Amino acid sequence: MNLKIERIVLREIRMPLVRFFETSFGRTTERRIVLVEAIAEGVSGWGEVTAGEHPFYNEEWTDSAWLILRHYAGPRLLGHPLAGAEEAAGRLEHIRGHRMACGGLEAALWDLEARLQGLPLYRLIGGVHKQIPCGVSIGIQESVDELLARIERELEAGYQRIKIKIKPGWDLDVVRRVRRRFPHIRLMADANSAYTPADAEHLRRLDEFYLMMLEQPLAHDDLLDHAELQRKIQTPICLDESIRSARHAEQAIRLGACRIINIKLGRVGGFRQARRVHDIAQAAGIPVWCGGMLESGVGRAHNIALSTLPNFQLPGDVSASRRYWARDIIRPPVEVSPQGAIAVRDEPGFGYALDEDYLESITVRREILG
Ligand code: OSB
Ligand code: MG
Repeated sequence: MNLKIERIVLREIRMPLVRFFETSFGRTTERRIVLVEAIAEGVSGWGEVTAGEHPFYNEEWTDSAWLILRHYAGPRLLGHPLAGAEEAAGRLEHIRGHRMACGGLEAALWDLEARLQGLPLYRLIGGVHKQIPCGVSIGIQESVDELLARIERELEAGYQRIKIKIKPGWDLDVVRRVRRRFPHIRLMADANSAYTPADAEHLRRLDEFYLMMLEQPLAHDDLLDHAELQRKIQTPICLDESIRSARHAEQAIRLGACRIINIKLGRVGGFRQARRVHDIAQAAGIPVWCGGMLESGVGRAHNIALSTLPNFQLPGDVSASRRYWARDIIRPPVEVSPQGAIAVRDEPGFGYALDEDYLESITVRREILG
C-alpha cells in the first residue's frame, strides 16, 4: 500500500477519572491525554499517547509527548511516501526514547492503514481471538476494608482476575487479608518498582499467598536484580516498566528475570514493537497479557486489538469504560460481559466511533501539523 500522511492533528483532552487511581508512585485524579489524528486521502486514523501527567511511571509525560510529536515524530512522517504503518514505525525508531509519544502516532497509522483497507485493525495485525478475557487493576485504597469492597464489586461484575497495587507499608498484611477473604480468586500484585534487592526476603513472604504473579517489584530499568529475585522467590515475576523493546524482552527471558510479560503498546513504542515482544515471548513459552495506562476509549480500543494476538493468554488490565469515565470518547463505550470478557468488534479500524461533540468539549489544545 502507498500511504502519504497529509496532516497530523494533535489534541490534548482532559478527562476526570470517576475515582482516583493510586500506585506506589502517586495518585491520579484527572487525565491529560494527547490524541493523535493522522490523515491521508481524507481518512483519519486515531492513536492515543499513554504517557502519564508526570514522569513517574517512566520518563515521559503529557507535555514531553506533545513536543516530541510536534518537533520530531510528526515531521519524520509528514509528506513522506510510506509503504504502510510498519515502515512508519521504523522511521520513528530513529528517535531515542519517547516511545509513548511515538507509539501514539504509530498506533494512529495502523488504524489509518486498517481503515484505508476496510479491515478491522485486529485482523490487520494478525489477531485471532474474538473475545478478550478481562481483569482489573485496583489502586491503593484508604483502607483494606475499602479494597475488599472494591474487589467484591469487580468479581460480581464478572472480572476474571484481580490485580492490586502494593508498596512498602501496603503489602503483606493487605494481601493476607485479601487472600483470607477470597481464597480462590486469580490474584496478583503490582509494585511499580517500589522495592529494592534488599527487600528480597520480605517479598519472598508473598509466596504463601500463591499469587499468579508479582509485577515489577524492582527498579523500572532493571533486569539483573529481577533475575536474582526470581531465583529466590516462587511467585512468578512479571515485568512491566523494564520491557521497553523486543531486545529487553529477549534479554529478560535469557536472564530469567521474568516468567510473564505485561505488554503495553505505548511503553514499547507501538504495534510493531509490541508484536515483536509478543513473538519473542511466544517462542520462549512466556505468556503475555495487555497492560493498561488509564486510557480513554481510543487507547482502550487499541489495547483490545493488541490483545487478540495468539500469545495473549492471561486476562489483562483492559476493562470497561465505565470503570474510568462518566462518559467515554468512543461509541459505544467498551463493555465487559458478565463472564468477564470483551467481544472484539468486526468494524474497520479500531472498531469504535468517536463521540466528536464530546471530544470537542473536552479538548484544551490542538495543533495541526503539515
Ligand atoms: O503499572 O500497570 C501499571 C496505571 C497507570 C500506570 C501504571 C499502571 C497502571 C495500572 C492501571 O495498573 C491499568 C488500567 O486499569 O488501565
Ligand atoms: Mg504495572
